[in-house]
Amino acid sequence: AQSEKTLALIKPGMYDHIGQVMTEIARAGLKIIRLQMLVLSREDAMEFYAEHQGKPFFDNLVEMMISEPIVAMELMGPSAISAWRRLMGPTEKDRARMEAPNSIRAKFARNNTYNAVHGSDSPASAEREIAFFFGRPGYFPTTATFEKSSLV
Ligand code: DAT
Ligand code: MG
Repeated sequence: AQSEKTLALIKPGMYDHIGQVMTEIARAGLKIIRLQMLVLSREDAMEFYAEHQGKPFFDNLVEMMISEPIVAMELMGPSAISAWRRLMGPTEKDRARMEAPNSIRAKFARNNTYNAVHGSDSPASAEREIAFFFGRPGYFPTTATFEKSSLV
């Protein structure tokens, strides 16, 4: 399989499980080549998920994404895009538990909004999403703070 890069996010609500997710990434043969903890602004969350604008879950999705610090990681390895999507499991919590009980979402999704992790879904989105987080000099202005979180 060809070496590839992808963008992984550990989403809000996952603070206690950051280490386990990183361990699963390593065990799957993927390398974390860049990593940053940050808080997204509302504008950035809306831009990151622009393809979902207008959908009924969009507002909840944006509020979830800015509710706590997230961990952004650039992953590299053989078929990294599909390998990381396989580790994540299906988008919806119930499907993840039924179809991929060992997946990260099966283990950690609280519901269909707080669903633990994100992964790029194609080479084009991987390129866009890696550039979004790691391609802008001087990005990452925001110190991690948990004061907006409803989970702590
Ligand atoms: P994925 O995150 O698996 O790529 P997606 O791109 O279709 O899934 O959707 C992006 C996020 O939007 C998803 O992680 C959680 C939220 N979402 C998707 N479908 C949803 C739904 N039916 N109800 C609530 N949130 C949803
Ligand atoms: Mg997606």
